[in-house]
Amino acid sequence: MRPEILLLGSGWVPQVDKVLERDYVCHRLAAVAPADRDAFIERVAPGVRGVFTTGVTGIDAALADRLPKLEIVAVHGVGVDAVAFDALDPRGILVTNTPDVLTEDVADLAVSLLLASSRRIPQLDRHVRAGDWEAKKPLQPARSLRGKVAGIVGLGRIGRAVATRLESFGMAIRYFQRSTADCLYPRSASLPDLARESDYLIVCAPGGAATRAMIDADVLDALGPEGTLVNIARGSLVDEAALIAALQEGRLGAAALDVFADEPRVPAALRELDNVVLTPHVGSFTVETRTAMGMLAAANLEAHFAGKPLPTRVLGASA
Ligand code: 8YV
Repeated sequence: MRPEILLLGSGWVPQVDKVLERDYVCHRLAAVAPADRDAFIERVAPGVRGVFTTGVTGIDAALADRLPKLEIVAVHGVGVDAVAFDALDPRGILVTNTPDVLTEDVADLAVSLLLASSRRIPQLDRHVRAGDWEAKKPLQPARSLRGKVAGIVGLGRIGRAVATRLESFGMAIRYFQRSTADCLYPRSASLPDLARESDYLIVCAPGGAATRAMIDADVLDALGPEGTLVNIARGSLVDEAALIAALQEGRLGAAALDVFADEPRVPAALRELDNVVLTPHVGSFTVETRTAMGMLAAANLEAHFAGKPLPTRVLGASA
């Protein structure tokens, strides 16, 4: 008998759906109208042994508590900050994620955002489309990257991949994280120091309680009116209200953001600002990476139900 799994969220490629449909009885919460979801969970919950979910959706304690037979949560994403380990760990429920396979594409998006912001690509695109070029409307020149300092917040796999790319643009790299990384880049003494010493601050650290709102008003002021914030990590790391105020008041130069505090809602104040580049959480959203992520998440489920070691298990808080 095929095990029953509950699928939360969306964003994986059809090929992954085919594998899941072949191997499991799939209950898809995203296919159910919001008003009917409670009754749907009530009906399927007794049989559910696995959850397949996204990095953003994760699983909260309330839902986990309703799944008495839950054995494994396979996250289609590297970030596990939306997973309620407190509810899962005491029950011995396993959690897996999809590290490594998305590193290069997420780093590519970070650099794309940085370039889009520094070279003002969206503004120039709007300029041409609006006929402002033909109308000879004035244009503000961009800023070049060579000799500028990129400050990486969180020098993990993605942070390092961003740093390597930016080195090739002639930028100097610095970083900050709690522990000293094994690398040749200088570590700033604190996060405000890194912001002060950088032209571009690129947020690459994991989400969760330890990093919540770490990019606060002080950090943004330290980055300053010539500085740019790039965030491809989690919206929770940035105090979004402080970011909006800093941008509106010209205390921060620009921002390029792929992630937000309350996705998919992006504050109107951010959407109205001209010095902001916005993308809808798409760091890993390429055919190749989403295929690799989906297959890895499915491989974790498969290994679990076959009694084999999990390819990419995440150890919970109490492990
Ligand atoms: C995805 C992510 O948006 O890996 C993560 O942590 O946030 C992203 O890659 C998401 O998990 C896709 O399902």
